[in-house]
Amino acid sequence: ILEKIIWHKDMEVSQLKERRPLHALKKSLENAPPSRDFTGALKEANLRTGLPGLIAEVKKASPSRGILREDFDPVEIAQSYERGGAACLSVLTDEKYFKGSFENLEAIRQAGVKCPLLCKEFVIDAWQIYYARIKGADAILLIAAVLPDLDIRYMVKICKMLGLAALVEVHDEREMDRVLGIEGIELIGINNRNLETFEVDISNTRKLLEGERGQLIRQKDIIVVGESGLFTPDDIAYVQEAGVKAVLVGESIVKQSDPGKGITG
Ligand code: IGP
Repeated sequence: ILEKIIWHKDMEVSQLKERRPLHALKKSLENAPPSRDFTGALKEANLRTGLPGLIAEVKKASPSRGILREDFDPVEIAQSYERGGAACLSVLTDEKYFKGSFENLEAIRQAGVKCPLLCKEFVIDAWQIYYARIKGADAILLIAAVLPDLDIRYMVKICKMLGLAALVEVHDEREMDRVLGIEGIELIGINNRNLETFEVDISNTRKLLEGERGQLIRQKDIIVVGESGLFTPDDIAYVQEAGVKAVLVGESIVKQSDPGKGITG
């Protein structure tokens, strides 16, 4: 599936680029809203509550679960999460596989939601980072499984230049070691879902934070985000114990009739 997604994304991005070349995007940057401190909001929530800072995900569907919510209203869900105490939001923008859109991201930003926003996209080209920034993103996901080290390095620099946080996502030890070798990484996400097989195992977070890797992460002052498959307070406590300072939660809260209440409930 990952290969299929990337294949499709490649075509999608080249079409979008024809309509809005990079030089045009760079011009629009002048009118983009100021970016907000995504990493800072997670740290602040963690210090204030003693719990991992919550990134609540606005997601209509996924390839593994199908449609999560028929009556999906992105702005309403985002506002509900904010009222429920989320530190940050993650907004799916991939249309084909997750039924998201950049319009959703833009609409949430324009509705005055104050939580910093992560653009949840399969980024394969720096052009997408500029585009996300213009649409109101405060942070960008970079998936190590689809990006060579050199691209991650380069894209992290572009994020910094644009005032965006980069959340670099890993799934296994090999990816974690690659990412730990890159300078300037502030946020690492450990995905408990294997994007090839869809298998979810939250002990993955613990496994990747054990021993020397965990030590290095603490030394470098990197914030780790536990991602996917988190449903209960016990799950959150488990990944917190493993060392995460933030969590990314989608399915379990987006499905609630009142998503914001799902956070505290
Ligand atoms: C949320 P969940 O199991 O709580 O719905 O997972 C989030 O971690 C998941 O949507 C995700 C994702 C991704 C989606 C993590 N990494 C990369 C698309 C692309």
